[in-house]
Formats: sequence, structure tokens, C-alpha cells
Amino acid sequence: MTKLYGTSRSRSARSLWALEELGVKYEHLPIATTEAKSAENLKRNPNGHVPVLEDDGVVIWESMAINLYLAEKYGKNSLWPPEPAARADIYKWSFWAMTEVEPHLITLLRNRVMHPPEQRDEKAALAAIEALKAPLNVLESSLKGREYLLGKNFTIADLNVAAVMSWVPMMKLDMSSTPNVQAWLQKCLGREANKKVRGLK
Ligand SMILES: N[C@@H](CCC(=O)N[C@@H](CS)C(=O)NCC(=O)O)C(=O)O
Repeated sequence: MTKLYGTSRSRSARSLWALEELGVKYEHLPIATTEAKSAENLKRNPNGHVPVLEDDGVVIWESMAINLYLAEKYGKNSLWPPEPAARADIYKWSFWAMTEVEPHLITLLRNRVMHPPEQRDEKAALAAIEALKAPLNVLESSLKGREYLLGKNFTIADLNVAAVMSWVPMMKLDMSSTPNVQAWLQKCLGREANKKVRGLK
């Protein structure tokens, strides 16, 4: 039995997208972020966060760890290529998205969308946009001449990076200087599995 805890309006969307993409049968328990620190959820994840995956008795937290586990267990050759070098690329891009991109996007999201207007810090938002330029340029040149991060095929690396960047359209970031990123992100986010997840609770 596979269960995914966490509303699709949280980082849980990443793992729901992976489950959908991999065709895994699962039960979705859409617990809200406001319930993430409930006694029940703290038993599953002592950090008091979602998502949490339960898969045949294995309990995993951290969205990227969940997705890498799912890809390895259910991914065969498509989302999870067999070559160690390709897998190293997958780890590289997944950790890169979490460390080089996500913190700046979160700052931007908080100060442009999530916080009530009187608590927003426009200076912090502008600094985050500035800080995003370097990683976005790295992504732009890495995508030059290729369909996806590892080449011709969509892999869990694309899913993980695109899922982190799925907040970009909402924030109307100017992406005109990174057309490869823009096209790639649109292609990844437009996948049926992701569209299905965005309609979940
Ligand atoms: N690094 C963690 C972050 C998880 C996280 O912060 N989740 C948020 C929702 S997006 C949450 O549970 N917030 C509620 C809380 O911390 O009380 C991951 O990627 O899984």
C-alpha cells in the first residue's frame, strides 16, 4: 500500500506528480500545511512537514528523497536511467534545485504573494530575483541544444527541477533572457501527470 500525505497546494505536489508520472497506485491524504504539526503527522515526520510517503511500511519525508526513491523503485529505464553517470546527473540537478533555486523562489513567493501586503519586503523580493539570475543562466546553458536535462528523455531530474520552479509562472518572473528554460519549463509543467495533480485537493 502506498500513501502520500499532503495537500497538492504544498511541496507534496512534487511527489504526487512523481506518483502520477510513474503510474503507481496510491492513496492521497491531502492534509493541509496547517495540520503538518499535528501529533499524527509528527509521528510520521518529526519535522512537522508534508509531504510524507508511506510505501509498504517504509516512511520517507523530504520531497526530493521521496521522488528519488519512487523513481528508483518504480521508474525502470524511462524516468530512472540505469547508468550511474546519468543517476549522478539526476542527484546533481535535484540537490541543485533545492539549494540554488528553491530558497530564492520561496523568498520571492513570500514577499510577492504569500505574506499580507503590509508584511511584504520588496527589497528582499528584488534581491531574490537578482540571486536567481546565476542559477537560471546555468540552467539556460545546460538546456541549450537538448530537449531535457539529461538529453532526449524526460527523467526524474526534469520533474524535480520543474516542480521546484512551478511557482515561477505564478510570480510572473521575466524569463525573456532564458528562452530555453522558459520552453523547457512549459513543456514539463504541461505534462498530463502534473496537470492532474494541480486539480487534486
Ligand atoms: N524540505 C522539505 C520542506 C517541507 C515543507 O516545508 N513543507 C511545508 C509545505 S510546502 C510544510 O509542511 N509546512 C507546514 C509547517 O512547516 O508547519 C521538503 O522538501 O519536503
